[in-house]
Amino acid sequence: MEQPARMHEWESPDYEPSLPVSEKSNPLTRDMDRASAKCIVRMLQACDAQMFQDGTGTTYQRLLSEPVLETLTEVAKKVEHILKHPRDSLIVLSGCGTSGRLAFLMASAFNRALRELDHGLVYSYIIAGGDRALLSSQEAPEDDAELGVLSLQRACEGQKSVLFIGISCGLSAPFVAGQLDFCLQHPEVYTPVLVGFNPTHQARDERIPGCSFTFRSVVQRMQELAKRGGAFVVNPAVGPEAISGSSRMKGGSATKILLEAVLSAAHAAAFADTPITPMGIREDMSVHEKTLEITYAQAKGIGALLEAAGQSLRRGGRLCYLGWGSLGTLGLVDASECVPTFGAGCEDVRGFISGGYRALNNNEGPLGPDFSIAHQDFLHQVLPSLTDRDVVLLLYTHADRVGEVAELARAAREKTSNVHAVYHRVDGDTAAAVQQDEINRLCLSSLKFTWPSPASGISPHRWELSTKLVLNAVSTGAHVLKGKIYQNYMVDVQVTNSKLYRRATRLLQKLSGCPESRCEEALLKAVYRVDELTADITSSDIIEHAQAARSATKAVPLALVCLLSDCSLLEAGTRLEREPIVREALEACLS
Ligand code: S6P
Repeated sequence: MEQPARMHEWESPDYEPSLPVSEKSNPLTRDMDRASAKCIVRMLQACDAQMFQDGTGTTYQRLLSEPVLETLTEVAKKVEHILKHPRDSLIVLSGCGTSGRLAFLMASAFNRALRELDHGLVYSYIIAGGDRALLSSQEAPEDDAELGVLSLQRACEGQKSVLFIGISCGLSAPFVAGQLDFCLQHPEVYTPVLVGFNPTHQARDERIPGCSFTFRSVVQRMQELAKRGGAFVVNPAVGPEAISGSSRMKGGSATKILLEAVLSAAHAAAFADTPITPMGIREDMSVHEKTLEITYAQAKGIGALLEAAGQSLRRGGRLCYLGWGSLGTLGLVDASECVPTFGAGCEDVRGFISGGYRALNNNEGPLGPDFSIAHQDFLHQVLPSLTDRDVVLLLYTHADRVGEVAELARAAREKTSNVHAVYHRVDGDTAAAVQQDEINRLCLSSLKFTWPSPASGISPHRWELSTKLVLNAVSTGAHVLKGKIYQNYMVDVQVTNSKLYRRATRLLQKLSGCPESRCEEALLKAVYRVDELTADITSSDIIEHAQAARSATKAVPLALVCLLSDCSLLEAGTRLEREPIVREALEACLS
């Protein structure tokens, strides 16, 4: 007899009941701040594995639950229809932060597939804040529902049929809510699809300034329309993030797994007559369970990389990703996320891609000197000052120009011994063996992943997810080792939008035990750097506070020290200067 699935702690209705899954803290990573590099990797592995756990016996739908597979099948059929009738039709993927970056990655990859088939392009992406947000933190536009609508209208001008895929892991971004609402108002053109990872009753219900709806009310209207096939809601739970609320991790991975399955199934149906079935979608997603296994089978190597990166950041060094093709894009994405997630400096973790903007192929093209992303830029701007304190990580596959990788490895090795590599190849491939040997010799460590050949159904996309997992582990782990995390909370988070502001206030409450009003007061004092709040400040709304927070570094740690020690901002600042490792500064206050 089949055993009923065991309920995991986070799935219990009593576990942090006021928080949606995407904001809960993961019981598996509670002690992450004190863990060794090796243990951090194990924790991340266990957290990622939750994506594929069965939800039987709980109220949660999971990635492979029947209703989710059914909905994905329906969405894939809509995509197939557009692929077969592309005239005046478009598939738009949209999101904020990581979700927008994933929208870009998916749209680019599947347009590339269409280009190879000489088929007209049907995918388009929108990211809140425009293309700059692909490479840097632009959190404020996430709150702007009207901006969401405007960018959707702009992307869809003249189209008669649009499949709109709005991604918001937390079912929370006003930018996406505005777009979904607009689609619901124009059903003759738009079919909206929502992708996120909370049950619908946990969708954010906070009033959106200037709008008559909340995210939750939009979802409810979508659910009504879904009964008649006019809208689709895809919202399996994948468990709380390893670092609370950091949806760049599992949220991003699950978005990729799920959308890749849908779009691949639609392409196979349109161009190879393969019928779209829930079973086929299930198989495609399940392959990623194996991707996780193959990736984490090298936990030891990932741990060593994480340790090197952590040491480098602790000593004021930099972590540079030098990537090729889509792995280069993943490096850019991972690097950009360190700034808002860990309060990191822009130079701490940087990504570079071979071919620069030509390879990135983004809507807006080159974004100017503040956004230098080519390997040439690395050679001119970073290499001259590179030292042993810095880590260089090469990201490539056997299909890339391995000679170029060797050349760059040589150049980096002259400046730092801390050169490492993540290399993917397909089973049986022995091309460029000589250069590969040279790269191995130049690198302090090399993670080599060997994937079954595509004939066995493993597409190159698998190494993208694998690289994403490795990079997320390295950058997250390195910041944990740097002391940026307290338990499994991002303490040094920038409160640059309403979601982050609310999260920060909650965190202050949890860690200080003070009432909400006192915590918000402390946060505002730290944001505006005042010991007394003025009427001007208290009468401003969250959007204005979030704007002010753009220039306020360490606002949350400062507020927390003030609350815990009942001291002035000045005194809190001095304490944090004396003990820049946030976790230790807080522990000193707590003890
Ligand atoms: C999260 C990341 C954020 C989110 C963004 C959108 O790790 O730093 O930028 O992606 O806030 O969130 P959501 O819930 O709408 O996908």
